[in-house]
Amino acid sequence: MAQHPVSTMLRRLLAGTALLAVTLAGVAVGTAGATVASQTPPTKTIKLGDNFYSPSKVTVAAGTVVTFQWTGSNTHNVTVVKGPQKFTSPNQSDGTYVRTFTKAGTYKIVCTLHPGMNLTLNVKKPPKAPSTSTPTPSS
Ligand SMILES: [Cu+2]
Repeated sequence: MAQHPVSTMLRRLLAGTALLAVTLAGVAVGTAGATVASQTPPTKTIKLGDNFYSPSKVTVAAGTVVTFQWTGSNTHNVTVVKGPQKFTSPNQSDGTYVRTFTKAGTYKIVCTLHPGMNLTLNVKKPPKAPSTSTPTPSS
């Protein structure tokens, strides 16, 4: 043996590392895909025109991520005047305001800038509660 087979060993090591990396990448992609599919919450978009909500009556399941989308040119807001969770959005003339409705019940929502601009949002309890996760504390 005249020479140490260093270059041969290095080549094998690199080949092994590359194979491992490819395998791990495949596993990661598969896992990520499954996670997204099982945890995506339902979503709903409600538009704010001039001067109305569209639709003005909505029923969603608890946990739904609701996106309020400003489509008109006037300034509006989203204010809960009656309901299990009260909140108000900033006054906006464009963009979106996202809110997740976790508490079931009927929400009376208005734009405080335009009397008569109303929205009734019914949030239903989810059909099944398979997990025993503790409810998230609300402010
Ligand atoms: Cu308004």
